[in-house]
Parts: sequence; structure tokens; C-alpha cells
Amino acid sequence: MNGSKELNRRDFIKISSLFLAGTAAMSTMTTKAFSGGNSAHAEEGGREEQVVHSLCEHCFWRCGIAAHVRNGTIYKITGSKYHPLSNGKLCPRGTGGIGQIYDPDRLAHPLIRETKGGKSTFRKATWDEAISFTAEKLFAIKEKYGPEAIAMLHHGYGYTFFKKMLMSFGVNKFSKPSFDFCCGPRHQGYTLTYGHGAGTPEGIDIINSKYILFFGAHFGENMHNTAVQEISEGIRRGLRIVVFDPRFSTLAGKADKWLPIKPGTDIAMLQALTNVLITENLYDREFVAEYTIGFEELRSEIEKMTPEKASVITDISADDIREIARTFAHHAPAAAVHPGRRTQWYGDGTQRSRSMAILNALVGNYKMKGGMVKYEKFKMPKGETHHYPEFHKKIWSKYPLFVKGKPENSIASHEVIEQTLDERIKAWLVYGVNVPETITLGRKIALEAINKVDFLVAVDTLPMEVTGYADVVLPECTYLERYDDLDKGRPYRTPYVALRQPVVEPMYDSKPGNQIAAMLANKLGLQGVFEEDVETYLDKKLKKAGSSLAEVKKTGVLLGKPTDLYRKPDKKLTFKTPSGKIELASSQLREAGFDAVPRYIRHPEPPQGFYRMLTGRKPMLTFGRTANNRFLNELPTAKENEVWVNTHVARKHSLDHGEYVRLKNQAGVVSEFPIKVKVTERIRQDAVYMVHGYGHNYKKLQWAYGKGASHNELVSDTEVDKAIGAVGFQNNFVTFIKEA
Ligand SMILES: Nc1nc2c(c(=O)[nH]1)N[C@H]1C(S)=C(S)[C@@H](COP(=O)(O)OP(=O)(O)OC[C@H]3O[C@@H](n4cnc5c(=O)[nH]c(N)nc54)[C@H](O)[C@@H]3O)O[C@H]1N2
Ligand SMILES: Nc1nc2c(c(=O)[nH]1)N[C@H]1C(S)=C(S)[C@@H](COP(=O)(O)OP(=O)(O)OC[C@H]3O[C@@H](n4cnc5c(=O)[nH]c(N)nc54)[C@H](O)[C@@H]3O)O[C@H]1N2
Ligand code: SF4
Ligand SMILES: [Mo]
Repeated sequence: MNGSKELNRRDFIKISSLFLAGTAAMSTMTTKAFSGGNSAHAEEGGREEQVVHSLCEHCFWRCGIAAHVRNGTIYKITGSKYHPLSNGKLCPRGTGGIGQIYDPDRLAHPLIRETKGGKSTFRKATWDEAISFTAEKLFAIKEKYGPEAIAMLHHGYGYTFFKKMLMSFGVNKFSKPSFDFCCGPRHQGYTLTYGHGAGTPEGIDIINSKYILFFGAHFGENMHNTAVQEISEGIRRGLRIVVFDPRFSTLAGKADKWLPIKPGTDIAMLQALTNVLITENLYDREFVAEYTIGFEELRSEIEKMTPEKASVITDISADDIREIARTFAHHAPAAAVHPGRRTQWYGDGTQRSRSMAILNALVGNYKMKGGMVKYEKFKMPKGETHHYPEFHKKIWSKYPLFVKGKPENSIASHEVIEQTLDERIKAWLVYGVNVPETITLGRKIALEAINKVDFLVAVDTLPMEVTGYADVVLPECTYLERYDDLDKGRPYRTPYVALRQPVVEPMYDSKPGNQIAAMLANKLGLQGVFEEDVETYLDKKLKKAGSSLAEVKKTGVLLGKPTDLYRKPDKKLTFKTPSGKIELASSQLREAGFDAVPRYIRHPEPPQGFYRMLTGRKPMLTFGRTANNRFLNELPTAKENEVWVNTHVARKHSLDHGEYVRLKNQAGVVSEFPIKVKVTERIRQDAVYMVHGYGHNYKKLQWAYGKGASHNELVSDTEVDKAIGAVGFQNNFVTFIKEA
């Protein structure tokens, strides 16, 4: 099929209200409590009360939750006291799961696109029809073009079953937007330097630290539960923090110093801090000599970046730079630079992340109390390994330093878009990725690719924008209604594995991912891939680890031995880099033709009358995951995003606090919806700020539709990090169009 014909076929279609859960569902909110549950029961006021321990899915952090059920209805979600990442507490989003499970806009039935007389509609299908149709299409595409013509885009823990199914089918193009549009640079930056990633939770001993530098990373708005708890506890114990951010963030409000750095100049700042450490002899000479390579190369690169020079570039005084470097060294090794998470900012995120990693290395804080640590994972005995076709080992990414050895991430998501536009990829299975708002090449390019792909199957819980473009929509039940694969656990102070288990039975005609993937596997002739039901599968895994499903269902977690965090004087450190040392100058970057030590490069300046568009998070929202959540949306500050405009800029453009404007970017794209102006001194004059995840244009999302403006819509220019393929989008600029 050719692209231009596709354009019509792939038109967005509105899902009829008949196929959504519907308002009727609100009155019949009561669901059946999951009968297989082995959870705490209690009688409260004569009514049956049940508490089920499971896992949050409102962001990737995966905290442990305690879901409280009364008469078959979940009425409250609190933090699990057993789960190391929750420690009895949740972030505001985590408590809002009730708004997701009982959302009347939920997808209730499988849907198949039908086109008659040039007009597309969705028709309600049985599961068998939808699965058979999907299997036929995937089979035909594989026959004709090979398995490399099929790609999976995924985010969220339920993807594992689909990965297993597709890998068994020979597919190996798996892509995580949460890598190349998000934390890829810091993962690879740290890996190139230390031989391991920065970690989730990040390997910083926050509670015992005395001094931490944050670049951007805006905890308090970015609500990583465990990290926010550690920062509060750290501050209680005397931690001082420094925040480099063009905007006075919530975290800046807790800081010793807020440095409103000129956006895009962080590498110059990091080089200047390095310069002070080295020229004033404040670094840990012994540690550097024993455990690092490339010091001389680093020294000759940063020599030129004096605090005076950096001051001109970054807009931060040389005195401040000197003072911060000295205080950092004074508190070391109980001092650290936090790696942040979303680090793809300007296409040079790998080098920026390396600059941070290098500062940590210079003060010798590795495995020291209050410094950088390497949390351990739960040691799970090896399960039976499923034998996939050889093909799956291939890495498809063209970027030389793209992540290796992770079959779930074999190609960058923007490469999936590229390969779809040039017709190498013909089919997508999209699991939990709202493509038009997520693909940071901008909404326009995302839609071009959607128009081009021959077959799109979306597995989702809500009628998000992506589902309107799908050929088949498979309604997954929410995380509160299903088992997922065992959570291998995040490396943390106490390693653990955790269980997602159903709190109530799936509502409507939705199904758990594990069943959907198994049905597809059967239809694709892959019998035996999912041999047993999910409970047997989980039980076997847990028995290998010396426990059982019945046991772990009680608390939702199985705990390991606490991580041995700190260096032992008699034990040498080893690093999994090519040299076995911390690579201040990276041999892998050099070999691949890149700068071995980070170098500052200038980024484009805003055109006259335009302002750099910066973005971040709000406590109550995780993009598509919560945008339609009417309970989380209740607060006026959560309902919509605002554009933060400096007071002087507002005056220049005659903007009033609270008025609505449209934003126009440097390419002439105007926001579909108006956005409220927040006039504030809390942002620099060369930038504006708006939270990502608003401005949804799908009318079926009754609480999200038209609330605020979309960030992704205003992205037209991107810079790809040529080492690892991450996509930076902060060189976009906007101006204001006043509403008539
Ligand atoms: N409540 C909530 N929490 C979330 C999410 C959510 O949607 N809601 N999303 C999660 C996800 S997926 C991610 S990736 C993380 C992201 O969370 P972080 O990693 O903390 O995100 P950043 O992009 O570092 O933070 C944005 C901040 O960087 C500042 N900034 C922008 N440009 C520059 C610059 O050039 N230099 C400096 N120094 N600062 C700059 C912005 O003003 C803003 O305050 O948050 C996670 N946590
Ligand atoms: N312009 C712009 N683009 C960005 C960013 C930005 O700041 N600006 N941030 C980037 C970052 S840091 C990240 S991590 C990515 C995140 O990008 P995405 O992962 O796409 O984020 P969400 O919008 O949360 O999309 C989640 C989708 O999953 C669906 N979903 C929720 N729960 C379930 C479930 O249980 N099962 C299934 N099958 N689906 C479910 C939701 O309905 C929604 O369609 O976006 C990136 N893109
Ligand atoms: S940080 Fe918040 S949204 Fe994310 S998993 Fe934890 S409780 Fe859920
Ligand atoms: Mo992210």
C-alpha cells in the first residue's frame, strides 16, 4: 500500500461512546473483589474490608500500594508499608488509581477499524475476532516483508508478555520512548564512565549526604516517591542543596542556593566547577590516581573554562561558581551531583551526564557514605530460559553507543518513526505509548508516521489519541485488575522482587495483558510460549526464590539482604569499563569518533521576541497516564498547564497574569488550545516553561480534552545525540498570540 492512499485510511476516528465504559459504569462502580486474593481481611463497621498489596502504574517508578476494598469497590489507595520504594507512602498520583479504574471513559471492548465508502469507523468486536484479525495481519506482514517490518513501542510493566510473544514470533525491534526521549543519556553517560548506569532510584546516598548539586532535576514536581522522601529526610539531617535551574522550582525553594543558569549552558558550568576542583587542588588525588584514567586529557579540556569565562556563558557569577566548587569539595565524599532523569535536553545529554559523573569521580565519593552508591538488585535464581529465534539478539539502532544487551530496547523510538516513514517498518504494536504526544520529534512527524504504517494495534486502557488511529484497539484492564510478570525489583537499599496482583476482577470486556498476549501467541501458531496460567508461572518463579505466590500475595514483596553500600578499606574497586577504571576520558566515545572528554558547545539562541520553551512535570500528572483522571484533576492547579512568563517579558508583550494566549513556535506552529499565563519572577527572561502532558485533543477524554496546551505539538526542531540516539527538543522557541 502506498503512503498517500494511507493518509485517508489512517484518519483519526472517534470511538463511539457505546464502546467505552460509559457513565452507567459510574453507578455500577462496584466490581467483584478478586476471589483469588490472599490478602488481609478486616471487618470495619460490619462491612467487609480487604487490603491488597500490589504495584502502582502511574509512573515507571513502581511503588508498592495497599489497595483498600470495601464491598467489592476500591475506595482508597495508600502506600505499602512493606515495599522498600514506598516506605508506607505514595506520591499524589499513586493515590489516584481509583480515578483510573472507575474512569467512565475507559475502553470497554475490542475494536476493529472498518472503512466503507472512504469513511472509517470502529466496530465492536469479540476478542476472538480482534485477536484473529491482528494475528492475520502480523502474519501477512511477516511473510511478505520479514519480521523486521514489525516494531513494538512500549512503556509500562505489562509489556513483558507482549515482548515474549513477539520475540517468539521472530520480532526484535523493540523500542522504549522512555529511553531515547528521556533517561537514555544519563544511563549511557554513566555507563561509559563507571561501567554501570545511574540507577532507578538513582545511586546517591541522599539521606546521608551533606551537599548535593541538582541540574534541572526538579524533585517535588517530579514526584519520584522514594527520592522525594530521601531528600526530605536528608534535609532534616542537615543536607544542603544547590539547584541550577532557569526556573525557581519547588526544589529551589528548599535549596541553599538557586542558580538561574542560562538554559543549555550546563556543560560550561560543570567544566568550570571541575576547573576549580583541579586548579585549586581540591580533588581526591589518591582516588583519581588509583581508579581513573584520562585525567590529563580532562585537565587540558577544562583549563580554558575558568569561572570568569563560564560566568559569561552561564550567567552565574564566578564567585558563586568558586564557592560551590569549594563547598562541594569541603563536604566530599558526603557530597554528590545528582544525575537527574530526563537528560535528553539538547542532544548533548550523554556528555552533560558524563560531566556530572566526572565531578563525582574527582571527589572520590564512589561507594562512600553520602556520596555515589551502587544499589543491588534482588538475586533471583535463573529461571528456565525461553529459546527465542537467534534473530532477537540483533541491535537495530544505527547509533554506535546505543544501549546493548537489552532485547526490550533494540532500536531508538525515533528510528522506528524514520523506518516507518521510509517503509522499512510496516506494523506497530503499541503498548502504553501515546504516540502523537510522546514522540518528541513533534506531533506532526508522529502523525505522518502513523499515517504511513500499514497496521497499527494499540493495547491501552483509555481512548488516548493513539487509539483513534489504530486498526485494532485491544482494551487492557487497569493495573488494579491484573497480574503482571514478577517485578524484578529496582536496585535499592533493600533489594526486593514485587508482585502486581489483581485487586478486583477486570471490568467490562477488558483483559489482562498476559491473557491478550497468550491469545495472540496461540493464533500466531506459537503454542507452548505461554504454557501455564499466570498464577502457576508466578508461583514457579517465586518458589525458585524460596517463597511462593501465596506467600508473596500477602505483602506484595519478597525482600533480600540489605545492600552493602560502602567501600571497604581493604577491598579494591573494579569497574566494568574497557580499562577497568572510571573513564574520565572515555575510550568508547573516542573509538566511535566522539569527544573523549565532554566539551561545551553553544546552542541556538531564541529569535527576537521568542523564548526558549522549557518543560517539566506537575505533582498530580503523568501525561497520558493520569490526564483524564478526574480525581487527580480536581485541584485547579492540576487541571491545566500554565505558561510561566517572566514579569518583564509579560510587560513587553502586554500579558496579564491569568489571561489565556496561544503559543506560536519558531516554525509557525500555533497551539491548538489556549494556555493560561503565569506572570512570575521565578523564571529567566529568555525562557518560558510549560508542563508536558496537557492539551489533549481527543474529545472522548472528557476530563483531559482541551485543558491547557500540548508541549509536543510545539516541538518542530530536534537535535539527536549522535552517540546514543537520544532526541533533544529544548531548542524550540515560542512567542505569544493574544486571544481575541
Ligand atoms: N509528578 C510527576 N512526576 C514525574 C513525572 C510526571 O509526569 N509527573 N514524570 C516522570 C518522568 S517520565 C521523568 S523523565 C522525570 C523527569 O524529571 P527530571 O529528571 O527532574 O526532569 P528535568 O527535565 O531534569 O527537569 C525539568 C527541570 O529542568 C529545568 N531546566 C530546563 N532546561 C534546563 C537547562 O538547560 N538547564 C538546567 N539546569 N535546568 C533546566 C526546568 O526548568 C525544570 O525545572 O519525572 C518523573 N516524575
Ligand atoms: N513533548 C514532549 N514529549 C515527551 C516528553 C516531554 O516532556 N515533552 N517526555 C518524554 C518522557 S520523559 C517520557 S518517559 C515519555 C513518556 O511517554 P508515554 O509512555 O507515552 O507516556 P504516557 O503519556 O504516560 O502514555 C501512557 C499511555 O499508556 C496508557 N496506559 C496507562 N496505563 C496502562 C496500562 O495499564 N496498560 C496499557 N496497555 N496502557 C496503559 C495511557 O492510557 C497512555 O496512552 O514521553 C516523552 N515525550
Ligand atoms: S512515584 Fe508516584 S506515580 Fe510513580 S509509582 Fe510511585 S506512587 Fe506511583
Ligand atoms: Mo521519562
